[in-house]
Amino acid sequence: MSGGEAETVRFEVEDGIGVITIDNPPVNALGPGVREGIVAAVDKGNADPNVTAMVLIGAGRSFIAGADIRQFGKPRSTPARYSHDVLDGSAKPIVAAIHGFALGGGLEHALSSHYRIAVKEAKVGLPEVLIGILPGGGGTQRLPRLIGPKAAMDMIVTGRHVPAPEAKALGIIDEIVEGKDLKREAIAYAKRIAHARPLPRVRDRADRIAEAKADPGMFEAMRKSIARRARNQKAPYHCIACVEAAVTRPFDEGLETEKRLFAELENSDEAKALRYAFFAEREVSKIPGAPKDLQPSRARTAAVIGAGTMGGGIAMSFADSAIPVKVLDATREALDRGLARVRENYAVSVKRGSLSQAEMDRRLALIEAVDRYEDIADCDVVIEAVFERIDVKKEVFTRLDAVMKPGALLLTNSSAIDTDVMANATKRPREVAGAHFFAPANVMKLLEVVKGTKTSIETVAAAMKVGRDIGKVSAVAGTCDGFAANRSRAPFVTEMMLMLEEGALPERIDGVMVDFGYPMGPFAVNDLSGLDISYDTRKRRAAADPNYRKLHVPDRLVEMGRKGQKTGAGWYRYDKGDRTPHPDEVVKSVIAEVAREFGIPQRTFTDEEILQRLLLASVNEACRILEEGKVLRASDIDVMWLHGFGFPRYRGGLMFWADTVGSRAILARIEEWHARYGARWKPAELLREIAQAGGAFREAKPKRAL
Ligand code: 3H9
Repeated sequence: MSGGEAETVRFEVEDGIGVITIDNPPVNALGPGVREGIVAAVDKGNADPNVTAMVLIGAGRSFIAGADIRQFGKPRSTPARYSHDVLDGSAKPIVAAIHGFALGGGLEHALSSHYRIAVKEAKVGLPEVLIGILPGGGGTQRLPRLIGPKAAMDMIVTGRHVPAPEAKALGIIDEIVEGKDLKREAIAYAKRIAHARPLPRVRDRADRIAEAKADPGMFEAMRKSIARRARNQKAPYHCIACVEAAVTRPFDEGLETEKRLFAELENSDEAKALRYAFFAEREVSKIPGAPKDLQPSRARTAAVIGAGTMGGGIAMSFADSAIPVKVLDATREALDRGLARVRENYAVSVKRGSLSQAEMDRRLALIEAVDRYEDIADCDVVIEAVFERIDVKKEVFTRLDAVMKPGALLLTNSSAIDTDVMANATKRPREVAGAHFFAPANVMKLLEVVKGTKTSIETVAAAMKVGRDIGKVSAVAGTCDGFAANRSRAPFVTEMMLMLEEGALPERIDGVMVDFGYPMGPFAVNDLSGLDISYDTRKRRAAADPNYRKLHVPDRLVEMGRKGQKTGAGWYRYDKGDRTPHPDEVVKSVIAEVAREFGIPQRTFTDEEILQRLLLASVNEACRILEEGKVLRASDIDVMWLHGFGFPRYRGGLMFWADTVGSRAILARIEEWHARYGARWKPAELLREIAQAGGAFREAKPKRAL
């Protein structure tokens, strides 16, 4: 075949069936030439008298993963004929044969085909909303006609991937293919339906649309149900509007609505941020300089040292991913307590209905309590999660070194101690790295892999692979105080405390951050994790550094016994058995008392100032982290903020957000605060450079190798 289609779309006739194969690695995205290739292939099949029906299939690991996301925001020419119209207008039947993923434009091409079959491992979905747009190839009009508006709206608004058996039950898939050879099965299916007429075209279906007539409130109810989650975003609402058009307007008018709303979203701020986040998450797993053939294998067995909250959460992460895990602690009591907590956590999920009892039992059976180091010797990976004391950690690593099989991966979950300390306690420092989880470890997606001075690239890659295998997003950081994630967030925490002293209340600051898009304000989060945790760290720092700026307000609250939700009071007051935070006069008076005592002038804040005080402090620190080469790339910091701290995804991440403010404006602000507040606001050298060059934070390169 000619043109671009020669590379990405093939057409062959087998046994009287025209087989159209999309071959655009790695995931058969609808990149340049693919749609044109499909159109030409369908024409060819219709023109060939030997062809009675056609099959649309993907080469490699997937059917079609959707439109090529890299092309969004760039100028595109309008095609003379749309591939969807050509598919469903074909005079000969077309069977979409799905394996791997049929997502977005991929599923839309399947919906435009006359029949859909799939292997049972396949997944289908319209995930466009997750990148801030909507299905723009007729998906919002065809899916409701095929499976009813309610189920369609659920899929389109959540963007979830639906497994083939569920897709069959919903009516998306006509048949699940049992055999191994999908192409052969598809050809056989095509031969069976080759002469059936009329051709079933989804656009002509009206039966399922009637459903909405019986439930006219469904669209309003959906809007209400997503109001909190979707605040500040347009795409989820536009998705609903399109499905509404599918039930109230004729097909072609619905398509016009879809086209118009798609155009509104394509270059919106949220779409740009979400596209950026998509690619940043893929970049983060790449290790520059790693040998091409470096492909660590999946850990088959794991061990966790320390059955505390963190250790238990880490063990759950392994069990949740079906990897057997042994848990070791110094005493039987500590082990029993730890495993009881794990059991309780699972039981809560069962009670909430998010986990079945059978699944809970299966996971618990994968977690084994052991008493001796010898019992874990043959595990592929071990994660140390004992308390943050250098002598204890060193002792653990000396013992691990003595028993663990050669090649075992030795990881430490320390968040405060230099990874090198643990590595140097062994004779195999190349095989030691940090694996810094975020609490609760079984829930938070971020895994910060910390490369010590001697850690080998193979060990870094293997640790990241462990992260992937347990469903985490792994990002690499260099060893330094706080590593990259917590270190970049620490100034945010300092500023939120110091703003209190100047007259901003916790509920005000929380309100600003929730409006910005965080699921919870930082003070409410602190109440959840416990005020006492950072209290101890602050005491240690104050003892070590005479210039340390004390944070009087939280210190006093902890000293009053207000440690957060667990004590019924912290930054807020809580009624028994209820997690709703209530602003508290006591906190207000502690703040006023500190301000009076230290003679701190009181002032009013704008929302913008609150937001910038918190985030710009962190942007400045992130620049220092890049200067010191403690991350591989600026966008990794964004991934850390998205998955470690609940930063709103539709704002891209800390550095992406900073670029929306602009580097020059940020430097001016930071210089102003440097003059007002002193050394802690000293602009980072890299920040100055970026601002002087009018550059972007998200593209800033580290100044040194990790
Ligand atoms: C759409 O379809 C709009 C239409 O309604 C209408 C338009 C008018 N484009 O994730 P992986 C790359 S919107 C470009 O590591 P996995 C990815 O960057 C689209 N590139 O693999 C990576 O590249 P690299 C709706 C894409 O096995 C490589 O492929 N569809 C695309 O873990 C491997 O990806 C979606 O939103 C793409 N569409 O997961 C689906 N997809 O190696 C987006 C992947 O250079 N994709 N790449 O880093 C996914 O969710 C996952 O990639 C998928 C595979 C589940 C398919």
